[in-house]
Amino acid sequence: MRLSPSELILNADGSIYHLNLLAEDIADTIITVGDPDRVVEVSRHFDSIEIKKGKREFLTHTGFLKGKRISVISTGIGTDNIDIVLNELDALVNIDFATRKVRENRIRLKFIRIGTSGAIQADIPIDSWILTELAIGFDGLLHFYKNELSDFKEMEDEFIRQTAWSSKKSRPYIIKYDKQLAKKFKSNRIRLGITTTNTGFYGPQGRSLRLSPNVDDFVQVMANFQYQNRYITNLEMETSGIYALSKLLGHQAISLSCILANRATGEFSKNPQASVQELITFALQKITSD
Ligand code: R1P
Repeated sequence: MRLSPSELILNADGSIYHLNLLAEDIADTIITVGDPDRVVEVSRHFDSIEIKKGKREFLTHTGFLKGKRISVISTGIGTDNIDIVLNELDALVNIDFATRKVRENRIRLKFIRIGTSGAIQADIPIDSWILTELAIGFDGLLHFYKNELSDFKEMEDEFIRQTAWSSKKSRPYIIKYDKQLAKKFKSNRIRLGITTTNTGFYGPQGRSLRLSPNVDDFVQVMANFQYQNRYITNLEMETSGIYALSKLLGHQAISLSCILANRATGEFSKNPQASVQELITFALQKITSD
C-alpha cells in the first residue's frame, strides 16, 4: 500500500516531517534523551560527529565512538512526543520514501533512553541509576494501536485494585524491557526497577503547588503498591511509550534513569549535571563494549 502525503509527511528535502532526518542520518543504535542540551552532552564524547540536524525539540547528532556509529536524539518531554519520535525513526529505516511503501525486510533499532527520574522508595539513593524492567504506563499510548500485548493483565488489575485507580483515567498498561539488550548494561551500580510513566510532572505525579492532585498521598499510594514482593521504584514520563512502540514495531529498548529526586525523603541531587554526566559515560562505555 502506498502511503499518502497526509499519512507519511515528508519535507521538501525528502526528510521526515518532525525529525527533519533522512534515512542515512541515523545509526541503528539510538540514544534518546529528553533535553536537547543533553544531546550535546552525549555527542561531545564521540570521536567524530557527522550529522547535526534538528527541528522543534528534536535535535539529532550522529557520529562514531570507538568505531561504532551512534545517534543521539532529544525527544522533549512525554509520551505524546515519543509517539512521533519512535514512529518517525522507524519510518526512516522501514519505509521506502521513494515508493512510499513499507519495506519487506525490516530493520531492528536499539533504543537506549538516558533520562532523569524521581524515586519513590526512601532507600533508593539520590544519584543512583535504575534500569526499568517493567514500565507502568498511565499515558494510554498503547491503547491507540491494535495489539495483543496482555502479558501483565493480572498485575494491571491488581494495580488498579490496590491504588483504587479512577475509571476516568486511562487503564494503566504494563510493559517489559528488552532483556537481551539489558544484559549489555549489567553493573553493580544498576538497579532493575518498576517505573511508572506519568502523563505530567505536577498533578499526575502527585505534586501540589497551587492545585491539588485528585489522589491524596499519591506518592505513598504508588510506593505501597506491591506485586509478588516487588515495589514501584521511580516515576518519569517516557519509558512506557518507548517500550510499547518498540515492542509493536519490532525494535529493542531499555530505559536508564538517573535518580535526581527522592519523593519519599524530599531530597534533590546537589549536582544533577555531574550525576547525569556519569550515567552518560557509563552508557556509552557499555554501548561500545562489543
Ligand atoms: C521532567 O522534568 C522530565 O525529566 C525526565 C522525565 O521523564 C521528563 O521528561 O526525563 P528527562 O530528563 O530525560 O527529560
